[in-house]
Amino acid sequence: MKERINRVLNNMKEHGLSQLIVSDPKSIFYLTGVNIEPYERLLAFLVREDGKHVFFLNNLYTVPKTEFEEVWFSDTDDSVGMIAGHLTEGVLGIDKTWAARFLIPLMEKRPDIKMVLGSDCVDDSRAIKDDREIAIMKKASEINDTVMHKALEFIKPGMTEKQVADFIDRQFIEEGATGNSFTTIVSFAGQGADPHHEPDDTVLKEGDAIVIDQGCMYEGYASDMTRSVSCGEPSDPDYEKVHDLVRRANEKAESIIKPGVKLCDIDAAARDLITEAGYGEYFNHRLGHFIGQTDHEQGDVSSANENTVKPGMIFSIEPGVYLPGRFGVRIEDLVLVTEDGCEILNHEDKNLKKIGI
Ligand SMILES: [Mn+2]
Repeated sequence: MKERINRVLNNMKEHGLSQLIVSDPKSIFYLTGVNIEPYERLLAFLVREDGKHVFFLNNLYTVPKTEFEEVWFSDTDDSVGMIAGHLTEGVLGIDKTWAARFLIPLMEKRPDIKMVLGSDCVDDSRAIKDDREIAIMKKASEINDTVMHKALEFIKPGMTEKQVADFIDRQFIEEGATGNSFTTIVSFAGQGADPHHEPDDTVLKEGDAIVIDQGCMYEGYASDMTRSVSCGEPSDPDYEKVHDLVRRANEKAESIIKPGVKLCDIDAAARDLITEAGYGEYFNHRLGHFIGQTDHEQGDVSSANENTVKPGMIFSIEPGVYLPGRFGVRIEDLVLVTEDGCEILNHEDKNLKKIGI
């Protein structure tokens, strides 16, 4: 935790901040080890350049004694006023998700302080995983691989999308995960053309394309992967060609990942291949997103992100082609950036599988 706070302090220095209010519960867990979901109540951790960090806690929470100064308040106390009393004049960094019902009263109480967005100081640190986080996330992806493999063996014609999604969700618990990192996506045939389709009662037929996008939570961290398969021989004459294209785009992007490469160039590696094959307009989302304590974290692999890749980053590589009314293909892995390349965290075969028959 000390190492993490030091990284945040360094980032604050670069942003010219001497004080920062951290309010995102995941960021607070990241920096303090204290895991609280405050719902509508105030929860804040004030990071100060002099090292005198302050934890603001509602006394209904059960929290083991921390190493920080703790300020406890009740539901009827003026908690924002208590924070106001711990700030120094000048500039204060604010978390991007801090509710206006806290921020605006604080601005009124301390007109001498300029409030600026400061959450990058923590988010940039969260984007680079430490050894403990890497070990947990590898395990989360290992469970995801196992469950994907089981699902592909389980699927048979006549099943509904919901049945398959329920099976996947149960297997996560069976394999030691605590739950899903997002709602499992199972799409048959034309439904796969909607990248975020929610499973319904559509029944699988022989020849249908299938998209499965799934992820679990393990020790507070998320996994996320997608595989596209066919139920027996694909009925659409273009399916195999498109599947092959998307797999090559996925592998092409993964092959160039190493420290120093720009995230936009990784996006382009996959996108150019798909565009050259004439399917560019059917790949309508960014190539990937960062992931950690939540499935989507700050940072993405897109044409707009010129930041370079650094060791310890974990993000998804998920090209897709979506043909309305026909089918969708998406192939997604999580990758961990290493000192000289990347490690792919998912191992389930990406070649076209013809299953269920
Ligand atoms: Mn994803």
